[in-house]
Amino acid sequence: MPDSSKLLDMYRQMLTIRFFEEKVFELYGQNLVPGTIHLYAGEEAVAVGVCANLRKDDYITSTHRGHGHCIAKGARLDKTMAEILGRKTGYCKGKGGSMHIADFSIGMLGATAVVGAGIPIATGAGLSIKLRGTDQIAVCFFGDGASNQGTFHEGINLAAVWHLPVVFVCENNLYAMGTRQTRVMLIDNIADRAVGYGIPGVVVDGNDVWAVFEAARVAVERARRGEGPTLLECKTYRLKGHSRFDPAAYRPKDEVSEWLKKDAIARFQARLLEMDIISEVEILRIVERVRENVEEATKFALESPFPEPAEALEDVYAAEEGTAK
Ligand SMILES: Cc1ncc(C[n+]2csc(CCOP(=O)(O)OP(=O)(O)O)c2C)c(N)n1
Ligand SMILES: [Mg+2]
Repeated sequence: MPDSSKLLDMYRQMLTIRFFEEKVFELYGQNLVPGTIHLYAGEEAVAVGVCANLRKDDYITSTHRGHGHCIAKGARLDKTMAEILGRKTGYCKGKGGSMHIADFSIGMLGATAVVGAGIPIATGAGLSIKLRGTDQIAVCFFGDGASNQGTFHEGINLAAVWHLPVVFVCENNLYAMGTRQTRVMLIDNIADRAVGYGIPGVVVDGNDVWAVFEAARVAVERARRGEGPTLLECKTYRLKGHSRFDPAAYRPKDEVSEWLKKDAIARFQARLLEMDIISEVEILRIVERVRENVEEATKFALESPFPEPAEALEDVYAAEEGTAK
C-alpha cells in the first residue's frame, strides 16, 4: 500500500490537473488559447496512478490530450500554461502549443497530435534503454481510438518480441472523437489484444486511482526486471467533449450521469476521509493551495511575451555538431 504522503501527493496532483483543465477551458472561452484544446478532466486517475510509480528518469509519451500526463510526470505548471497560451516562456517557446509539449529533463518525450504516434516512439525509447543497459522504463499513454492504428500493432509487437521495458497504457474513454468503441471494435476489452503479442493484458477501473496505481506497479516492476511490456487498459471517461466546445451530444445522458457518479477525485477523496488520511479542513486547505498554484501559473503565462515571428524557424532542425544553433 502506498504510504499516506504518497496518497496525499496523488490527491493533490489529481486536483491540480482538474483545476488546471478548468482554467484552460476558461481561457479558451476568452480566446486566449491559440489552436484547439483536448481536456483531460475526468481521466486524472490514469496519469496520476501510473506516474506515481515512475522515477524522474523514466520516460513517457503522450497524446493530443496531454496536459494531465505532463503534470503527473512533474512538469511545471507555469511553463505548461505558457506553452498552451503560445508564450515564449513555454516548454517549447510557445511554438508547440497544447498538443506539442515536451520536457526531456523530466522524461516527457512529447505529446503528439498524430493519433497513435507515441506508440512506436515509446518502443524506441524502450530499445534505447535496453541498448544502454539502464533500469529505466518507458510508459506510453494512448486512447481507445489509437489502438486501431497500425502503429499499435507494430509498436507493441516489436516491444514484446524484444522484451523491451515499456508499459502501454490505453486510456479507454469509450470514444474516439464522436465514434463509440462498439462501432469500431467487436471486443469489449482492448487489453484482450495483448494475447496476440504474447504479453500480459490487464483491465483496470481507470477512475480508481488506487487500482490504477497497483496495476501499474505490477507492470512497471515487470518492465524494470527486464521481463517485457504489459498492455494496461484503464476504463475511464472524459468530463467534456472531445475538443474545444464539442457538446458531446452523441453521448447518452444516462451514460454521462453514470460516469459522473464515478468521478475519480470524489471517490478518492471519500476514501482518504474514510481512512482518516485526510480531514475536511485539510481538504479545504489543499483545494485553496492548488487553486492558487494554478492562478500563479496563469498569471505567469498571461504576463509572458509571444515569440517573435522571426524566431518561427528556429528549433525546427537539430543543430549539426560544432555549429551554432
Ligand atoms: C493519425 C490521425 N488520425 C486522425 C486524427 C484525428 N483525431 C484527432 S483525436 C482523434 C480521436 C482519438 O481518439 P482516442 O485515441 O480514443 O483518444 P481520445 O481523444 O479519446 O483521448 C482523432 C481521430 C489524428 N489526429 N491523427
Ligand atoms: Mg478515446
